[in-house]
Amino acid sequence: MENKRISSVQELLSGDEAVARGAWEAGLRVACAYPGTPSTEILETLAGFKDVDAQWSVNEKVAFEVALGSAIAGGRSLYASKHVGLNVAMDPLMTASYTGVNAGFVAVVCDDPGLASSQNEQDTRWVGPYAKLPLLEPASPAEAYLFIKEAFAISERFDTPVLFRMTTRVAHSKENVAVGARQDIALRPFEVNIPKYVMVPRNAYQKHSVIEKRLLALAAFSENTPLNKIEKGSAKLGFITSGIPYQYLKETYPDASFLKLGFTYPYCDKKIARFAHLVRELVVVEELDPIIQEHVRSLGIKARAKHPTFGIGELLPEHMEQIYKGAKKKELPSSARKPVLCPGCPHRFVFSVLKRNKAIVAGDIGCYTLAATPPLSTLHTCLCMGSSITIHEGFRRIMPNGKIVGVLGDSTFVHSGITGLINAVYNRMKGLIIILDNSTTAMTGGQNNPATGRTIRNEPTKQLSIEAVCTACGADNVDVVDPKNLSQLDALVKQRLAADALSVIIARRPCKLVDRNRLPMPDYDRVKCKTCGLCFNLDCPALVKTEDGHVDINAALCAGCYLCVDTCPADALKRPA
Ligand SMILES: Cc1ncc(C[n+]2csc(CCOP(=O)(O)OP(=O)(O)O)c2C)c(N)n1
Repeated sequence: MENKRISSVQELLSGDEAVARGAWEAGLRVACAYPGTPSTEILETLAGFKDVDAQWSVNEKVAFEVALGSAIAGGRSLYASKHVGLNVAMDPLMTASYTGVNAGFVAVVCDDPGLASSQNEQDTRWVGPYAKLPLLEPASPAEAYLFIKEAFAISERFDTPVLFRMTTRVAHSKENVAVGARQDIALRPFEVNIPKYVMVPRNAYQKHSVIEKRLLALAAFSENTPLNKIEKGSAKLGFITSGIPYQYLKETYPDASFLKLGFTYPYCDKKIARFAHLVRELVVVEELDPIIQEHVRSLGIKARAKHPTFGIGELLPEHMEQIYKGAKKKELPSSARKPVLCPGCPHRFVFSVLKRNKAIVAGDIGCYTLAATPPLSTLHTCLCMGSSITIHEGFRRIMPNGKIVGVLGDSTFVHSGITGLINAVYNRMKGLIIILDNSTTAMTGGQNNPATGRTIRNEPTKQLSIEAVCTACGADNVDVVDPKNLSQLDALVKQRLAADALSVIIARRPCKLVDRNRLPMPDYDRVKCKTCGLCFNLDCPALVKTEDGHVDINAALCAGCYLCVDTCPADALKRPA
């Protein structure tokens, strides 16, 4: 591995921070990402290194292409996203496999087994064989730090993008890592090479056979690299594993033998066969899909594997024994707290109006997706980023007179909402789109985006005008309103829903985590209260229902937004005197 130097400086790093640190030490020049849990902190950390050109890109496809362009131009580059982000970048990824790189290029992708914060539960390891790319899989922050350096070396040695797969537990757990200094890696010269970089059919056909040869060379590398290591223990029991389950197995079966895959694809078939001979009982344990398991079986090697019920959700230490015994997963009742919009969240105003108007809401991905949970229950579809405007269009094609509203946030609009708006205009669609502009990317922790006018380092940049974009796309009506002005918003929504036009309402009010100004909590008149419960439908965490149906306001949580005041028909909740 590169940089074997033993360092005396230890830093407590998360897996994400370790990737950033290791990449910086490996001479990283350019890093691009769109935020997404659990990968966000990689770029946030890299932005702290002044010799890395770091950016929040507008979406993952853009991030991938900018970073790849920098690698082809000669500087080591990195792309980072969550698993679903890679879907957005799949188009450039599949052909980047053909062009190869010049300087090292690593795509770090963080999966989210257990869906802590995602719309699905994908296993990115499939992308290795699909895109014919090498795939590395660290099992801890310290490994992430070491492996990322190795990933850049592999990328340059084999002229290939490298996939670097992490999971939430690796990305977010912390470990002491012995860190070192930044390597001085010179830029590689860019040489014009049209057959290599211009993927027209003729050139791509030639490159396809280059890639098949590259896969064979990578498979030979996989046999010898210490990233795939055999740890000899008892001859009775051996595990083939990768990623975080390795840690859990070591705790549960410390005497067993292990084949721990860190260079998961292409597979090290000979090493797998050798390991199988070493042990009497062979068990494959991996998180999510049975990828290693199916490959081991395809080699004609008998191995036990987890019951399919363990293919759903995150593996936990207590699952190891159950998996070993071939048992079914015992589903435990969820103790997770219901996620809810923050007190004072500006999105709540908009959804209270949409609920009142009995709209069908084609939603999107952001904090506002929480409006789907009862009692608000005012978001009726959520598929992937940018899909609100397009699903809205699909609904309207079947229900032309329905009260359909597409709702998305500022960051999501820039990510992939704009194309849907252009499509609606071009295809003569009418309807209503509401853009919830809270001046941040709140869901992932408050990152800047083009509409905030600030870069990843919080430097001022040209601010994208969402209203100018909507007008330029051809929307018939573009209004900017403060959602706190409920009656104005309600009247406008009614008017636009009735209009034969394509309308956009931009509901602009900063996220409560950006504008932390708090006003005093409302006054509550217990006598006037009719216990109708309308205020509780707002799903505000600051409003607690007493046993007799009255309101108990939690002063520590209340942000003083007074939406409950405007909702109360009995005048029991009032702005403080
Ligand atoms: C393809 C993809 N990339 C990234 C994410 C992670 N993610 C979920 S919502 C979101 C952005 C939300 O920002 P915005 O639309 O402005 O809404 P807010 O949360 O501020 O209300 C991001 C980055 C994702 N789910 N899918």
